[in-house]
Amino acid sequence: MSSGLYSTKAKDFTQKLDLTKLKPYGDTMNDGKTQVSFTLPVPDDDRSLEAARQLAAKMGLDDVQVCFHQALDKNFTFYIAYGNLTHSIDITSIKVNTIESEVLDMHSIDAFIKEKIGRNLVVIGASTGTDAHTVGIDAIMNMKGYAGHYGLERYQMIDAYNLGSQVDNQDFIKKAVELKADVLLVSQTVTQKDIHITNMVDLVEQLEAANLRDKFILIAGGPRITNDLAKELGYDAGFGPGKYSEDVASFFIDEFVKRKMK
Ligand code: B12
Repeated sequence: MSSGLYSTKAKDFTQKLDLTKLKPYGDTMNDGKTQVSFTLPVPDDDRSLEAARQLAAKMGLDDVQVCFHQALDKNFTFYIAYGNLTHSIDITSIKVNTIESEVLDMHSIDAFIKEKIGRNLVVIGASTGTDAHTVGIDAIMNMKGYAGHYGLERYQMIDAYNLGSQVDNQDFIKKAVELKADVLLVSQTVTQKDIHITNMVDLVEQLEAANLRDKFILIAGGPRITNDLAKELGYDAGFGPGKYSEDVASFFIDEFVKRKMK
């Protein structure tokens, strides 16, 4: 039996990919090679190094090597541990709620709106509640864009209003009504104590209480937002990391047209 630290087990990495027992890949199929990093609130010495090694083993790593450790100050140490993950996952049993719309580029989205909707769509976005992070919503909305993807302000057929951060849900709704918005974009970055959930639910409840929920396509985004979570909380869609203006715009133009056809 392996202690998880110094395995004496013969390695029997099969070379075949088995999607029902999916593991991380290092340099041999199914080797499970995994790297984790963490900080322990203890000084950097031999005992804490061993503690880090044992913790990594408890995380499910076999043949653990703590390949890096550095004191952050007198009482905190940073570790990078490396090993073979003993766990696997059956990816064939996983169901995710993916967004089905085809992702168009900016020019095709403008052309679609011109042809199928015939007027500019009004989109307002904000980082709501107490959340002070603006980079995510800016990435989606800013004229200059992000990582080579222009933001919604650049689109000819979209009137985009970025309200910034720490926007109160009530003020957000007020602005949405005033601007006759078609689409509301909510960005949530801080998830400590599930504040994003509280805040996202509060917005939906306020919209419902004012009989306004159906008036808007309501979309959330942020580093820990998934489409599943957003839908569960009463949103029409949710977008996480690696998504850009064209992903969200492709979704809402499609959704807008579907609703008009109903
Ligand atoms: C920059 C930053 C800050 C800056 C923010 C400056 C600014 N103007 O935005 C400052 C220094 C102010 C800051 C403050 C705080 N921060 Co901060 N911050 C970060 C940092 C380093 C980067 C975030 C970022 O800009 N990412 C880049 C953008 C482009 O990525 P993104 O947000 O994921 O956006 C993409 C997608 O998610 C998506 N998306 C995002 N929003 C939306 C919306 C829609 C509608 C759609 C469709 C898509 C979408 O599209 C984007 C492009 O793909 C992260 C750590 C990290 N490396 O991620 C911590 C981090 C987010 N911060 C954190 C914390 C805790 C805070 C503070 C609470 C710290 C404190 N105790 O004071 C405060 C916030 C106070 C408050 N009231 O909100 C934590 C959050 C932990 C958590 N899970 O809750 C992090 C993860 C750091 C950490 N590891 O602890 N922070």
